[in-house]
Amino acid sequence: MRTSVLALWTCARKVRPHELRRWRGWLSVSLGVWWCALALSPVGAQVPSGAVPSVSSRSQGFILNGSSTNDFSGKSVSGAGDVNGDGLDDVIVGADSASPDGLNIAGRSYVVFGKRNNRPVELADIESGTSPRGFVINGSTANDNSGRSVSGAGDVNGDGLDDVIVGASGADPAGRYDAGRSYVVFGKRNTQPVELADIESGTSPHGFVINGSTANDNSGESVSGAGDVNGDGLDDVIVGAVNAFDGVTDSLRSGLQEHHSPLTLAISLPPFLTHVHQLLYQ
Ligand SMILES: [Ca+2]
Ligand SMILES: [Ca+2]
Ligand SMILES: [Ca+2]
Ligand SMILES: [Ca+2]
Repeated sequence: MRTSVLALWTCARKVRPHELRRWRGWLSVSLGVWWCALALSPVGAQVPSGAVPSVSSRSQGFILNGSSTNDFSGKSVSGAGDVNGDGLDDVIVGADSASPDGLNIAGRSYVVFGKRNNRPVELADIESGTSPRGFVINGSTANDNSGRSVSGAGDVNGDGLDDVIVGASGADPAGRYDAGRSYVVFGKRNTQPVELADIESGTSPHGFVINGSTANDNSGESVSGAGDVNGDGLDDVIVGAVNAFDGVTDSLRSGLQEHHSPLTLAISLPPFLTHVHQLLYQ
């Protein structure tokens, strides 16, 4: 209120009707009116001259701050659907160079729950499992690069909560170098961290793993939800293996990479893997 009164008083000083007798007076009045309009506008009244508006003053969104140096959080991002079932859609953020538990570049992903306020979210708080804002998905093994790709997956297991998929294109399943892995992580309401190592073992109730086929395939370089591909009522997912090839030469493989992934998998799972459709590049 005090700011508005000050702005009105300043405007009155700048606009001088007696100057209208000369053309320079008209120019002065025009500039004065423009200055007043800027000063009394919502943005002009709140932001000091020369200052850059903060994110929170420009929009109703919020920022997600990365946890540690060289994590590269935000290298991949996606909508995630309503993972915790609170009626608000959530997001997933990949940090494929993070090193959980000292595992160099095993990678992390973060599911951040939707919210209505614009307060910043610290991903470091989510890692601890104590923040109510979401949960972390920790990579399994050094150099896996989990979180290289992330996506919402729809409701893959049919429990009413949306699920997510995380790609780890540097993983070495059964010693197959860089064959890659992808993980479907089921939606849940709590904020306890998810360990991808537990999901790999097949004993975790929190999801399932999709192991790459052949060394150097880099499956999981891209992942996405696919909707209900086979019409069984369960949402399916798709995984790209950007460096896979079917007996073709290296030069042809390079050509294929420029267009699209030569090997993809479409999968339906209730609650364990029941259908796998392998679509080889033609
Ligand atoms: Ca939600
Ligand atoms: Ca689900
Ligand atoms: Ca590897
Ligand atoms: Ca399906």
